[in-house]
Amino acid sequence: MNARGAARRGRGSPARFVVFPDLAIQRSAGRVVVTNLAHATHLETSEAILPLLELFARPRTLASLKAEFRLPPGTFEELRRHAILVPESELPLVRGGLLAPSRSPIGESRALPDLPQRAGRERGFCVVGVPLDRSTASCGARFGPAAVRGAFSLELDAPAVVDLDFRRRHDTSRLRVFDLGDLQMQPSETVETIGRRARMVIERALDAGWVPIVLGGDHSVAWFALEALLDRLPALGVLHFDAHHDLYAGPPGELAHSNPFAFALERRSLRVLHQIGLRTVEDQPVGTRPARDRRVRWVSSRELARMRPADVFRGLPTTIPYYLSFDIDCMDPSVAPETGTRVPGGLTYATAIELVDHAARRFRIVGADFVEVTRTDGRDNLAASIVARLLAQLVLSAAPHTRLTSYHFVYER
Ligand SMILES: [Mn+2]
Repeated sequence: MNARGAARRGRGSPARFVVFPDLAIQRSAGRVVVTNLAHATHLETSEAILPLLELFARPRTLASLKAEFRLPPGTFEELRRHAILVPESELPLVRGGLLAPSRSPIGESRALPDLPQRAGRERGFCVVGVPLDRSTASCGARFGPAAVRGAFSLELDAPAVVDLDFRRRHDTSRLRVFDLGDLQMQPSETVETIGRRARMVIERALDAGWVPIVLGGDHSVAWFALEALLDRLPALGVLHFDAHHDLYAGPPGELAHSNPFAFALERRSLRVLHQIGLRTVEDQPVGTRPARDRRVRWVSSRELARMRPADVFRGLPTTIPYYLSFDIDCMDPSVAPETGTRVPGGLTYATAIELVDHAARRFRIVGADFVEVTRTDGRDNLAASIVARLLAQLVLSAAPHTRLTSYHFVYER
């Protein structure tokens, strides 16, 4: 968010900025290194920064500064990017740190301030883990991001990736995948503040031109990305893989793993919610009537078994962008047992990979999540392995490919 954007969001009055507390400042030979440990950022700059930091020790607007202080162009943006100056209103959200880098990143590990702007022909994605699992049924989903990263084996910096399953050789030279790590959160934090922090990260990824991929956590994390997209796009569709419809009524306004799409349906920019793999049998809640919302449609797990991929997505508008939300419990529990709410009769690996591949190629995917993978019971986390494979399929769909003619490689002399 630039200075103007920050000011605009301040609901009328211009935003006030303040120096992040607990900065480490080192001076040597006219140079100054400012370190924000909580955000893992370092900025090397000149001593001219010091009086500026003093001025912002107390919250003030950027306009109040310009009257007495001339900044070299880009200085303010740089201080914002490195979380050295933060909006006063955001300080409670970012004070404890925003993201913890991952030890086994998917693609390249990047701190948020160093996330580059997407250049011309680059295609790419930004991975962020949100290890949130507040509801008992999803207990253990906080281990999902680590499990999925652990199961993801591609380095993606090789000149090509060969996919034997689809007989494709992908040219990955213009494909970029950044891993921002996991959102840090305190046990005492509300889901609402976690959501605001997750949304800040997702919006930065979108602003820089990358497609965000959220690793849950439980399914409530889908709403954090969806809300950001529904607010900035005039129209969005959702491709939702799940055993459950996740439109369950709970206490009003209370986000849970069972209702993220009920929140999404309140937005007019949501044009279609296409649910794939549903198979529950349930009571209609007492005192309710069916809503006549024609945006909601589904293909059940049983129906899927006899359909081709193109038929599963038939009739969806192709002119709008889509968000892909993948709850691992859409899979049959025998192939992906590591999840909170197992329902027999789910998708096979072959069906899931065909459908994700088809969706990624046919539709413009502007965001995605993979949720509800829980901790490993045994030696291998099969649910995490399947998500890692599907995630690879999604990112590789952004790289051009040729037909794979050989996978037997010999070293060049
Ligand atoms: Mn779900």
